[in-house]
Amino acid sequence: MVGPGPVVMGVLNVTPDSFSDGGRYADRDAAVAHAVRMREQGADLVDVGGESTRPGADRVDPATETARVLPVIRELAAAGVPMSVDTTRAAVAAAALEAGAAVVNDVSGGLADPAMTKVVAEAGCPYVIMHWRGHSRRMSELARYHDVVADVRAELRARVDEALAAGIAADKIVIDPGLGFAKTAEHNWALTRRIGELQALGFPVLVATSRKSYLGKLLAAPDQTPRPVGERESATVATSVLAFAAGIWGVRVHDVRATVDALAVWRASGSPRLAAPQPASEPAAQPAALPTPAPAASRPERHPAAERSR
Ligand code: PMM
Repeated sequence: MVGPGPVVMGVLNVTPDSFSDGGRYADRDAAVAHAVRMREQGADLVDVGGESTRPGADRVDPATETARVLPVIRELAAAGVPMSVDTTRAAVAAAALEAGAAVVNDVSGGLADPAMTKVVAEAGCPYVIMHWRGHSRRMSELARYHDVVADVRAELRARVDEALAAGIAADKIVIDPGLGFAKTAEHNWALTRRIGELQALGFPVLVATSRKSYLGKLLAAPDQTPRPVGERESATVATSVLAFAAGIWGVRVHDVRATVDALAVWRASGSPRLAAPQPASEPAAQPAALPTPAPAASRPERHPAAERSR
C-alpha cells in the first residue's frame, strides 16, 4: 500500500498530440520504457492516457483510445508498475482495469460518460474526480466563474455526491481542481492560493501543474512570448513543493525525478507546512489506498518521521 502521501504520479501520454509529450511515447516500446524509468525514479503511479486533453484538441474514437492504452497497460502490469488510466470513457476504464490498471483518473469527474461511476463502483478502485466543464474544444468559452474557488468547490462536491450515490466508497475518492481546464491563468493561481477551501471538502487533493500554459505565461519573455513547454520544469517543481507544503495528497508530473528530488528536500527539511489546513466542513475521508506491487529497486526511501498525517 502507498502511504498517505504525497503521491507522485508520472504522466504517460500514449498520444500523438498531447501538449507536452505528444508523439514521444506513441510507440509502445518507448512508452513502456519511459514508464518503467519513471517507476524507477520513484513514481508511485504511472498515469496512462490515450486521448489528448490539450485545449482545442479533437476527440479520438473509443476504439483508437483503447488500442493506444491497452497494450501498454498490459505490459506495465506484467512488469509490476502500478498505474492509473486517464480516461473519461467507462468502456476504456473497464478495459484498462481488467488489463491491470489500479486507479481511474477521470478528468471529467463522471460528467462525460454517465456509465463511468458504475464501472468504478463495481471495480472498487480509487477514483480521481477532476473539475471539468466540457471537452477540450469548448474549454476556453467555459472559463467563466462568479468566484472560481467557490464555484469549483461546489461543482466538485456535486460530482462527489454523484459518485457516492453510484456506490463509490468515500475512501476511494480523490478530488482535483483541474488546473487549466476551462480556467485562465488567474483562475489557476486563485485555486492555488485557496486550495485549502477544496481540501476542506474532506477528500485527498491531487494537483497537476506540470508544464501547463499558465506557467509558460508566468515566465513569458519581455515580448510576452510564453516560455516553451520544455523549459517550465523549474516552475513545475516549485509548484510541487508548494503543493506538498499545502498538504496536498498527490501531484501529477512529467519529470518524476525532479519532483521526487524536491520531495526528498521537503521531507529532509521536516515537511514544513505553509499554513494549518482549513477545518474540514465534513468528516475527512481516509486517503485512497493505492495497491502497489513490490517497490521498485531504486525507489528512494521515505523518511518515516516525515510521513504526513491527515
Ligand atoms: N491534466 C491533464 C491530463 N490529465 N488529470 C488530472 N487528474 N488532472 C489534470 O490536471 C490533468 C489530468 C493535461 O495535461 P497533459 O496533457 O500533460 O497530460
